[in-house]
Amino acid sequence: MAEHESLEFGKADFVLLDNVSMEEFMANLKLRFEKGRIYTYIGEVVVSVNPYRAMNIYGRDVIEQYKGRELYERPPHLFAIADAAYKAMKRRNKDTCIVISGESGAGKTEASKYIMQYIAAITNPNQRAEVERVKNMLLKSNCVLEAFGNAKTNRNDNSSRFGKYMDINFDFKGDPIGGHINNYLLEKSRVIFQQEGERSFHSFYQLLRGAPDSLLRSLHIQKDPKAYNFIKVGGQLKSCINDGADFKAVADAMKVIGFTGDEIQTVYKILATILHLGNLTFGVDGDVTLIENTKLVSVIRELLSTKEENVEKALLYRTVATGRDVIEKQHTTQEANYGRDALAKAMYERLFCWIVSRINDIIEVRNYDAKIHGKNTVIGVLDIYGFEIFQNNSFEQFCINYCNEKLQQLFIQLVLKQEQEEYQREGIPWKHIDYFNNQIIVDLVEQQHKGIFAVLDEACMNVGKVTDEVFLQGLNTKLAKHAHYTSRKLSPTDKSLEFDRDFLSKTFIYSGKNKDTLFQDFKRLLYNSSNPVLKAMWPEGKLRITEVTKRPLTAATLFKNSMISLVENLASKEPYYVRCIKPNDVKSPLLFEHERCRHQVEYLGLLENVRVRRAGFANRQTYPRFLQRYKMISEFTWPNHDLPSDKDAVKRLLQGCGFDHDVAYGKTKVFIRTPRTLFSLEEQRAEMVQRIVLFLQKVWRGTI
Ligand code: AOV
Ligand code: MG
Repeated sequence: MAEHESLEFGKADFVLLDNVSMEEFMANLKLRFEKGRIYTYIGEVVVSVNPYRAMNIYGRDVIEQYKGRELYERPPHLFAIADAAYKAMKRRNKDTCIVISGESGAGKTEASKYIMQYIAAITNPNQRAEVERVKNMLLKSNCVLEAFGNAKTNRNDNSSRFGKYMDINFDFKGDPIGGHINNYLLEKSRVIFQQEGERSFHSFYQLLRGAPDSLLRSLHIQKDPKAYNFIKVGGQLKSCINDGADFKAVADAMKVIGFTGDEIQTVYKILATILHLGNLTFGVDGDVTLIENTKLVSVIRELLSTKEENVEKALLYRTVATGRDVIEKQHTTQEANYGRDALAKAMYERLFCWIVSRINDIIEVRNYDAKIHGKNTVIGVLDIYGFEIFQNNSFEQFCINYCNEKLQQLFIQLVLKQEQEEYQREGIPWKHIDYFNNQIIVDLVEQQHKGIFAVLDEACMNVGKVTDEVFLQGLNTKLAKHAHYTSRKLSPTDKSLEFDRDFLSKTFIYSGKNKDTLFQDFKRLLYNSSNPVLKAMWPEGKLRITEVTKRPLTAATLFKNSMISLVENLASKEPYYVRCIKPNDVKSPLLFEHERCRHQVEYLGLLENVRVRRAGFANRQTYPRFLQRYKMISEFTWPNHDLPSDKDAVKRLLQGCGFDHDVAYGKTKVFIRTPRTLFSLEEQRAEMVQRIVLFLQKVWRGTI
């Protein structure tokens, strides 16, 4: 018997609640959390509550229980969703995607890893070496990306500071043959600054704590993180994760994936260079700006394989073209500090993107024959940075939260809106269910000319007087009347993720981060390195100063464009959803903070989801497909029917089984209201298949 029937654990699907009210929803969520049932369905959506403790539910034995089973046959689990996405991909030849959402620390990244592990475990039954290799690389890539893209924040000890979308490609047998990763805006400001209680990216601490002494010596690095200005700002230097052991795991993973020895060495050199850059200070002598600790310059020169005078020059001067003349302009100390910080951030960001592209080079589908001849379908897994508000919020939080709004909009489009539209299209009687549509928030941010990003870009075009005040003034004049721009304080029940003026005005250095300037001199410096790996990361350094004229797109515009294409991509696939909830702020396995959870249930629109799902139908199938699967359970349809249409045949079959009251007949599809009916149909089908098999065996053996 499936677990949904057992009251002890609450309802396994919120659709089965007696009354769909916030109270009942919360009571069920809490009960299940307390009973260690962290997953609950809303139809095909999995709601997950972070257990903050190791759960014994991801082992090989559990994987076997979910493999090839239907969603409603087993207790709710991520594996069931992964299996559903896999089955849809394999049986119906559909590209699918699994979208994992929820706020920071809610459990998205962990969920994405379990999903990947599940897919890896159930594929390649024949142990083909090439497929095993691909699977291993896909799994190992996580470890590398987390080292360079995750960090301890005040919300999560292993917080993703980049967005990740991974496609896994499958061949006609349903085995993984490659993959591709898209990464979204890394929070690179963390390289030079962390808030109180936070850390920089794990990679730095791993290097200091895990690298052998000989490596540290060659990098001129000492073990103590306190020695490095850039990574000690947040004060959290203790190892909350096992940095030392992780260093080795990441180094091994890079080797397995296929990074060369030189490449791995260059990665370490870049990390070390950034640490040294943070300790560089500038002073003045008369009207000359100079570097105070020149020894560091020669260390950096050595690590970057370039000339000492070039490093010094790039840090102190910038080359500018005025008409046809090219002149060298000395930095003020302030400009020099800015340049140094920008260089450190850019080097890290470039390193991260290069790591992703190297992984892609290696995991991209090799077998072109399979690509051309065989069917090649994908499952995409999206794990982004979750919604977050800190004491101080900046451009990155704004982008992260905008990204979460975009995904919420996609959920609304696909789950709430399209579902209701389908009933209308199919002519099923339907009473519209209201929900908060956050499109208005998305527009507020991304609309052309008058959205927040547009106002920001405009402020940044204002050469000379680009300040955040200009930006705020622009917002105040253009958006003064926008309902969601005025503070959420005025409308505390606003169900949007909290964008508001209050949020914006607490932030700082928007315009600088949006313009994101790195002096061309640095690009040339790195391009001219005699280390080919480093040189390859900076191809634009080859341009001469007079050739660099184009105004680059701003960070906001780039991010907006990448989000729009991400959403388009997801919308083109069959989506599966995991909605993660964070039960408390203290990482406790015991505490279910009611108000905190209720707020998440509200802004994720889960109650509306239940209402739509419940007033609606758990399952729908076209008439021919339904018959194909269940025709053997009725004498009217087996082996073939002689009714005027498939629709009539389905009606006859369901009447015969006594399920007529639980279904509705649309124009092209039959709609089944409760999972129980489907479950029952499946049971009857299994029984018939068994009988047919026995019968055939007897025929073969000649006993009939
Ligand atoms: P996130 O991805 O949603 O946050 P994580 O997946 O990193 O959150 O989860 C945060 C922490 O919660 C993990 O490091 C685990 O300690 C714990 N956790 C989450 N899911 C599970 C689980 N299924 N079983 C046991 N522990 C779990 V962010 O990346 O910050 O948005 O940007
Ligand atoms: Mg994460």
